[in-house]
Amino acid sequence: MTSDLEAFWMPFTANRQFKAEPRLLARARGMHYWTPEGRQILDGVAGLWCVNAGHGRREISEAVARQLEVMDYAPPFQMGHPPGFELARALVKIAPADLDHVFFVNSGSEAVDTALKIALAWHRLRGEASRTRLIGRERGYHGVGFGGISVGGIVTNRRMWSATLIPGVDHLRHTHDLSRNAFTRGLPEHGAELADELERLVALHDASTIAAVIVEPVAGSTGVLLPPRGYLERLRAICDRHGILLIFDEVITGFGRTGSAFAAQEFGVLPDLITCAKGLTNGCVPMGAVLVRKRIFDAFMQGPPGAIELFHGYTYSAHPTACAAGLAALSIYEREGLFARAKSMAKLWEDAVHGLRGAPHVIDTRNYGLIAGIELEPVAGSPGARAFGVFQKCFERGLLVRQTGDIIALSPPLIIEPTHIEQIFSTLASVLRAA
Ligand code: PXG
Repeated sequence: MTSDLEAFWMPFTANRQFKAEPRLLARARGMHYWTPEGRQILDGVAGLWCVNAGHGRREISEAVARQLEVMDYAPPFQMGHPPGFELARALVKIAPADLDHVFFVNSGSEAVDTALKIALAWHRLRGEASRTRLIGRERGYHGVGFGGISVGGIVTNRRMWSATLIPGVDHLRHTHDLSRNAFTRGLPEHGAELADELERLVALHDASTIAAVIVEPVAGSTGVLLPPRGYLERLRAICDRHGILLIFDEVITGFGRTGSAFAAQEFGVLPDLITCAKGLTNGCVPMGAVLVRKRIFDAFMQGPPGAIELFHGYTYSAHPTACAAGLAALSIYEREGLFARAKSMAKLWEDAVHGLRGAPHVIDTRNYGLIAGIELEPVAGSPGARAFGVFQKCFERGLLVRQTGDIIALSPPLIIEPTHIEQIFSTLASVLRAA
């Protein structure tokens, strides 16, 4: 067995541990996976925050198959094809007002690097070339490109490449504060003032050197960190005051996760750029996008008409197959009202999440939309071990959760039913009791 698995260098995985004791998934439908032996696994994380309409959606596989027959590939540079334009229009329709142009990429990481490049180029085009500094946030995750790890705030993703990160980047403090906000339902009460960190950085570096701030409205990868009430509004106001662009990385919050199409709408804060991926195609074909506000796009459309306005793009930007999957996914979201469904299930979800309060080792439960974080007391001297054990035990008992540090993250498909919610939390409760 081990030798069959050897050649694949697995991403973000403990390869030797995994290959000694593999966890394989072979089939998926609706809310479930099945292992190669046929064991059913309830998907508590929508794959990896992406399969928002559930698995095995025929409308998507048929659209993809059809597109591959009609036209498998078309060059995206100086050429176009109908599904690309159609998907851009469909995306703009559900995006926050004014974010009315779309740049297509193939992943969240590419979306982030693209957004950062657009932000830097925009300032330069407007004659503010000194605005080169990017601001991220501690515990932020923005993918694994050099731009993304530079603005990201996860030390393990950075230290190996620390000397090669983008120069001049600074970071806001993260907003996670269990001493004040533990066991909050919905958005935490305390911490809006942490947005004033940005004023401090402006005072330190001067606004004329700062291009953009990038944050996840809800940080997913580092364990579901919710924005304190008023925090995002305050960031927006400070950005406005100083001419700094605000980028929301909505790779996990996009496509209904919070109960609105985008967190920007849910929280009523309008960023200048949005990065998205994952749910864009229901996870079926790799694709990402950057949504851009009109005034930013317009600034690029100034030079001679024959000039390429942005020297950036990928061989697979707006790949026809991905566009077909995206169009089919967006049409399922709309037809089935899945974003509203996430909202309507959120109260039941919240009650179930907080039902774990008092279970052994649980030091926080938190939730928003169809997202939950369950934070556990670490085993002394072995950070992450407790939650990894819970992840393993849940898998043995037919439930897929995501573990990050000592936090269990949940983000089920938006088609979830009350019985699934009951199964997720009763499994977790029994695993925690046995831990
Ligand atoms: N930004 C954010 C906010 C993300 O969550 C990316 C960028 C990068 O996307 P790609 O498509 O390049 O992977 C992500 C990815 C987790 C987890 O455990 C989340 C992600 C990736 C891996 C694990 O929550 N999100």
